Parts: sequence; structure tokens; C-alpha cells
Amino acid sequence: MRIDALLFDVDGTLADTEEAHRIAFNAAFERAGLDWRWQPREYRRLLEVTGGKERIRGYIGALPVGDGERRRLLERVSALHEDKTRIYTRIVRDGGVRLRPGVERLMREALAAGCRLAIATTTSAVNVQALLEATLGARGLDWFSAIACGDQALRKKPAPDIHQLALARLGIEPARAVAIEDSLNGLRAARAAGLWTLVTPNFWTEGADFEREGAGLVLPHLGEPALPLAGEPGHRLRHAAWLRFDELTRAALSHRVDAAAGVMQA
Ligand code: XBP
Ligand code: MG
Repeated sequence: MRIDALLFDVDGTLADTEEAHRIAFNAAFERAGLDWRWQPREYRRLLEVTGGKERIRGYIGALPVGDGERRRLLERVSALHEDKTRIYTRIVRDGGVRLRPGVERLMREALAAGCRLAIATTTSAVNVQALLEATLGARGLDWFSAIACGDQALRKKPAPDIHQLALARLGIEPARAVAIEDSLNGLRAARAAGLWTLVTPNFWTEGADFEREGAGLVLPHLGEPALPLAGEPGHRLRHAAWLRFDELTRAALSHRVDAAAGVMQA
């Protein structure tokens, strides 16, 4: 058996984008005459809610205001989020965000091995296009056989909907794919979709017990020959100090063999 597709999450996985999102949220609030300013510590907690619109609604829900004021604020969410998205995509297109280490290398290795690439993200479609074009060039979207994002799915992560949509667009079963995520919400969504999942946490998502939540492999990042992972090979990796596509494939498939053996023994 082989791996036919890698399903990449975007925010925090392809690139460390949440600081740019945070800046864009705050700029949109300021332009709207609101004194809301999401500081990093608060934003890390707000990120437990996936989806920018949902995040703003959750924030309003917790504000100490009367029902009338809350209703008026909730009516402004779509306009606030549209302005935030304009600001965010400008930051990204101006080169404010780079791919995380090893992401482009792993994608190239996967494509060279005949494995397709897909996106399964909560973020908005225009954000995906801006990031892929700013980091992979004008044809950045063409690297991907399927892009499932934002409001295309009824429920956002940790529901499995967006991963299931990506799998449906690829026309493959979960057993033939691997998910790559950065957060607990993303891991739970991918696992609920039946996907073996690699997790590369970051400042905004670190600290969760990803293995206990079913992560197949957890690494600080994917690594590069020029940016080797400390303690590798020998800790989590066998063949190099960065995660190569062949080793990712072996790890995902050996898990299936173990799982199948477990079923056989049961
Ligand atoms: C991360 C999210 C998104 C971003 C903000 O998505 O939850 O909501 O924080 O983007 P993922 P929007 O990790 O699944 O890529 O404002 O467009 O939602
Ligand atoms: Mg993410």
C-alpha cells in the first residue's frame, strides 16, 4: 500500500500565520472604532475557537454588555471579518509570512514520488490563495489537487467535515492519505476523519498532549538539511535529521500494519 495524498492544514502548519491574523483582527477593530485589542496571551486562548467570524462572535458573547449592545455588535461581525481579511491578505501578499521549515521540500518530495497534495483548512479561501501565491509563486494553487477551506464545510474543526471534503475531492479513502496539522482542533478533526496525522506544533498551539490525542508523529517542525531537528535521527526519526517523504510514508503505513495486526490479535 502507498500514500496517495498529503492533506495540509494552513494556519500554523504551512506557515506560522496567526501573528499576522492577530495583527489584522486588531487593525480591523481599530478601523471600526472598537477598542478591542487581542494581545498574544488572549489570542492564544481565542484560537480555541476555529474560524475568524466564529472567534469574533465568541469574543462578543463574553463581553460584559447588555443584550441590545450584544445584538448590535453581532450584526457587525461579517463586515469586521471582511475588513480583517483584506488587511491579512495584504500582509501576506507583501511577503509578511514565509512557509515553515521543510514544508516546500516535503511537498516537492511528495509530488516527485507521485503523491498528490491537498489543503484542509478552516481559514478563508482568499487567505489560502494569498499565502500559496506569495510563497510558491503565481501558480502556487496548482501544486494542490484539492483545496477544501473555510465556509465550504458546514462545521469547522474539530469536526471532520473539511478533511472529509478534501478526501471526497481527491476521491480517496482516509487510509490512503496523511494529514499534517499544528493544533489540537486540527488533530481531532483529522483523526475523526480517520486520518493518520503528523503534528508540528508552534507557539500558538504547543503544550497539548498530541500523542494522547492520537497523533501518529509529533515534531517541532519538518526540518531541512540546513535546519536539522535536534536529536535526530535516533529520537523520532530513523534516516535523517529532517522528515523525508519516504520516512513519513513508512511511519504512516507501519501504523496501519500495527493497527491491522492489533485487529487480527483481538
Ligand atoms: C486556523 C483558523 C482560522 C484562522 C483565521 O485555520 O482557525 O480561523 O485563525 O482565518 P487552520 P479566518 O489552522 O485550519 O488553517 O479569519 O479566515 O478564519
Ligand atoms: Mg492550523
